[in-house]
Amino acid sequence: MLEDTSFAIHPGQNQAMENGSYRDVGTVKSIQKRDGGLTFICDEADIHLQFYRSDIVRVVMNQRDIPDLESTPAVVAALESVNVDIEETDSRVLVTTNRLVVSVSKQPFRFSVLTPDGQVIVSEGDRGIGFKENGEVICYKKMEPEDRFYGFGEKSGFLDKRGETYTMWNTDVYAPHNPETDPLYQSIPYFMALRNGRAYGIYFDNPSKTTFDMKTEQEVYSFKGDSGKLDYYVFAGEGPKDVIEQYTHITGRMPLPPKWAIGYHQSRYSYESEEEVRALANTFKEKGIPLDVIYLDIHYMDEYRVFTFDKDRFPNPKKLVQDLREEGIRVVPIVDPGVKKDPEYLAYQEGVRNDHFCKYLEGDIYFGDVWPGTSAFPDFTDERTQKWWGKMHEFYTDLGIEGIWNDMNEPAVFNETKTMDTSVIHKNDGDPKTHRQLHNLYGLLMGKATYEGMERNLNGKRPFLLTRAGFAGVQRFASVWTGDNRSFWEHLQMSLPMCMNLGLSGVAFTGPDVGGFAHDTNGELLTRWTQVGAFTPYFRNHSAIGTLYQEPWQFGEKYEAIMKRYIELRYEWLPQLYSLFHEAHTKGLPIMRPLMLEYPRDAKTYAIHDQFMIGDNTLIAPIMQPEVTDRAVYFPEGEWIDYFSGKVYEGGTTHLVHAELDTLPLFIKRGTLIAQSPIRTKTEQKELELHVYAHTKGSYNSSVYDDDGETTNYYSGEAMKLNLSIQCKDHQIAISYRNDNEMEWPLPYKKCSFILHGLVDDQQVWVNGERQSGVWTEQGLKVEVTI
Ligand code: MIG
Repeated sequence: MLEDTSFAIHPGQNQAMENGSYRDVGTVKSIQKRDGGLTFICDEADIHLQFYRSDIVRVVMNQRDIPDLESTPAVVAALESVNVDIEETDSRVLVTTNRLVVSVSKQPFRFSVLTPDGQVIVSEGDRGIGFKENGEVICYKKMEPEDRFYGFGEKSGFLDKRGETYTMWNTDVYAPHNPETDPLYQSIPYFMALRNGRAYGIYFDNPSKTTFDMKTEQEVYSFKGDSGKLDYYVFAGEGPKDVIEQYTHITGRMPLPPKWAIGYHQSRYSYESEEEVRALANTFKEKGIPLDVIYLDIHYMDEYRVFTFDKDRFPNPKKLVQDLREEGIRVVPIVDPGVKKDPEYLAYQEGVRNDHFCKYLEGDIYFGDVWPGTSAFPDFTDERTQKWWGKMHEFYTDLGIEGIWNDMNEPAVFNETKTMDTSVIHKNDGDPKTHRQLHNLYGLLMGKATYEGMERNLNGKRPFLLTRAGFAGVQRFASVWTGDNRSFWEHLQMSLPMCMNLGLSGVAFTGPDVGGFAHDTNGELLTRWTQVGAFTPYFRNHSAIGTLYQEPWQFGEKYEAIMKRYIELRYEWLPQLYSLFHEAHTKGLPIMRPLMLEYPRDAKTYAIHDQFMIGDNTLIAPIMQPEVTDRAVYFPEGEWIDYFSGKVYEGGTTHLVHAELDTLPLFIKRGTLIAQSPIRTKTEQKELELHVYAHTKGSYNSSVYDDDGETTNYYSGEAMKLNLSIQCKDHQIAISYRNDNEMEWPLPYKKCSFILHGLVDDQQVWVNGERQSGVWTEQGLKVEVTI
């Protein structure tokens, strides 16, 4: 990280850098079959290979012991029984599944993965797996000149991570967030590599401090862990979408959020009293700006004690929550992990009495200084403590609260190291480990405790959880915002690659603080940021204490009108977005996508960090500089229609696009469709419009998903899945649709309409085999159907 004096570049500095004195695992002495895999007994260590699925192989090395096959709580996949074919020669072992070939050379142990037809996916050269006496473990892999790297969770900087090194160690960073600030709040020790359009992924299942280095050497990259096992998974691809499916098969996928959680959210550190919150809700109502959530930041509590309200500022929280709920607004309070040391405070008493707090080996509770002053920290590595913490949330659910915001859960502590003493012990369900070994799990497990507790307390309603810290698998419990950004144009720019790489790392439900958290925003920046926010999966405006208030109306009517229009647009797009959330739930795919995910064979997309896609057919190229009204936009192959003007852009090249402050450059691929609702206000919508962008050739398939949007009944298939296909020809467009829901669910949309944009003069429209005449509207030909 940037140091603030020139001492940082003192001439002697590099001498301190260690050279790679790792011990190699050595030569394979014998091979044993066990636990659905093979153990290679080598000179210096043992390595176990496990086939999780025919396209996923796990490699585990523990230099001290026979590799134990315990996983972190990130891993949820069950081991499948995979048919493998083993072939052994003097120098090599080949293990073949129907999707990949693992080739192990024995002298010394080196590991490669190939496609069944012999294309190399990952391979090792002079160096493979090694370790140091101090417990560090490392793995080297070959890197080709054309390799690109993506993922790594929440990282600042551009989209392609080649040439960078990243450390995973959950850290509260208030400032700066610049392209070299690392690490931040989340640790996802996972990446995807793209080589000439073919992709593979590696997930390093180690919750201690890990480092990925794609910088130091030209032909080799490495990943290493500070302690613990070398335990990693190779995902064989072949496309980038396959890799995400494979990675999220191992670490899990997001549940469907309640619909209200994907509307517009308003926050501030802090709305400090009941009157202020009521006035805020009223202003939204008066101005007709749709709003689903108001957040309560730390000032709602009684001296920052979690599970309390300050009696003067919030005398009747139950009534407040109820009244706002009647206006269609939910209240989401912040919950930090630190429990104030106070012998007269219930949460502290219970935590001490029932042994829920993190302790030193010698038995003393660990205390750290956070907002409430001296505080104890629940040990979420113990299931018993998770249950207790979850049950404590009845305090909130009893008031009618359905969503929680977890902050400071790196855990952040106000001290030099910014976190808990690394020698503190975690009980870890009977397998105690130090905080050094498990640091990166704290946020994930707090999320698990909170989400599962809320789910139990809500009796069949879906909870919403927002978290700052997390680990691989965080998508199963929470939405992630990117922490304390600032009201800089640069931070609007940086939020795109950050969220896209989070999405490639299995975390689909993400977004930055719209408008910027610290520093003061302004009308233009907030307007441009709100336009982008309308299309990021998580959409919250949040700002820091002491900065200018930044609700949509704070900078005058001109800006307010534009922001209102874009917040409404968010609601019009909800059917499309919700269908994409469903895809994240079933396949792990991100909602907000880099262009390379859809066009992995188009090298021009590989580094695009200032444009993104929503699903597979919507392209967004926001303006992210002051007073700029024109920008270059790269369009991948095909033809692209300007959503607002209808202008057609030929793909495969770059065009200059004009966009005044009231316009977000937004394009739909010709020959595809999007699902919308004409209702611009709230998340409870009853009409469906399917907008078809007519073409003269090609075909397109998609599906629109819907369900009740608030209960867990979708687990048992109570949903609508409308499968759609369009065939475009010169003289004819044939649309077909079918509701393929597994179970009867009272459809909210009895009627729905197709709106055909850009029909060519004599094109006929057919729906499910019947010729349609439709009605002409301003937008195009409208055809009503019954689902
Ligand atoms: O040390 O709760 O990132 O969103 O408003 C600051 C106060 C603590 C940090 C979060 C921010 C939140 C703030 N919190």
